[in-house]
Amino acid sequence: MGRKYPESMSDEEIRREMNRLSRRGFVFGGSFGLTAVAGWTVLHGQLEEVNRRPWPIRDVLEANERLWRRFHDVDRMSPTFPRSRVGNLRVNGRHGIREDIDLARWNMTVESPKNGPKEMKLSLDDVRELPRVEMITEHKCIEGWSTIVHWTGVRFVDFVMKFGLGTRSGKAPDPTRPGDLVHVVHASTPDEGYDVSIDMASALHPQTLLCYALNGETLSPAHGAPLRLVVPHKYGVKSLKRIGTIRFTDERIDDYWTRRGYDWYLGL
Ligand SMILES: Nc1nc2c(c(=O)[nH]1)N[C@H]1C(S)=C(S)[C@@H](COP(=O)(O)O)O[C@H]1N2
Ligand SMILES: [Mo]
Repeated sequence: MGRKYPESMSDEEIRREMNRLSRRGFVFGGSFGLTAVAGWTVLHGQLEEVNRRPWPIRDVLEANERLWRRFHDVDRMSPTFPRSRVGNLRVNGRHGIREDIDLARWNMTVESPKNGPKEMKLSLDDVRELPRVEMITEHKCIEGWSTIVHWTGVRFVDFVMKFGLGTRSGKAPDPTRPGDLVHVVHASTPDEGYDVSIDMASALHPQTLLCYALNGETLSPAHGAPLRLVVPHKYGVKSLKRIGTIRFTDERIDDYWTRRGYDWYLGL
């Protein structure tokens, strides 16, 4: 009963197919999650798992993957560069980071369906325990400049898996239960002076990082110490400096820039 989705399928056909699948009650719960999970599952070398998955989950997965690739290219990897191309990143934007904070006492608040309004606090050490990742990508600002930068941190998807975040059940995200994932990740500075709202597929992209170092040095306060978000396939505005709170939710929460009329997705 497996269906094939030929390369030649038009956007209109994909939309019709999505509607067909959602009438069958599968899609919405899993539409962001499935793609995200498909993306990182494949990229983590577990293609086998995806292929073994029973229909019609595979139908939804393929339709979603195709849809998101077409409209947002979320599974596409941002280009990476050699060290020789790395430049100096200017400081741009001080919303939510003007006041000094005590870095030694910093921790972040995490709100996920699992703990809900009950606060979960994580320290920098909790984050640093995750596998360390280095990445040299281009940081693009919506104002029209860009710089190649060397980031060090951890994958957001590893963070989510380790602490069982973003799922309704409170368990770690499971590629066979994509409908368990919430749709939106919202992050803000400790004083709520700046915030970003991101689709779950983008948050789970393997190049979306929580970073604690820039160009080989511990992050400076102006660049977002002690921990910032880096989302290379979106404009720089979404790479929130100085994380205070991360919320996992199904609400497409507005953020600093969408409240000022910018597009929510802001993908590159
Ligand atoms: N807290 C906070 N994060 C922020 C901003 C900001 O004003 N405040 N500006 C954003 C914008 S527009 C860009 S281009 C990048 C710039 O990061 P940098 O200052 O490390 O170059 O941070 C993003 N994250
Ligand atoms: Mo920016």
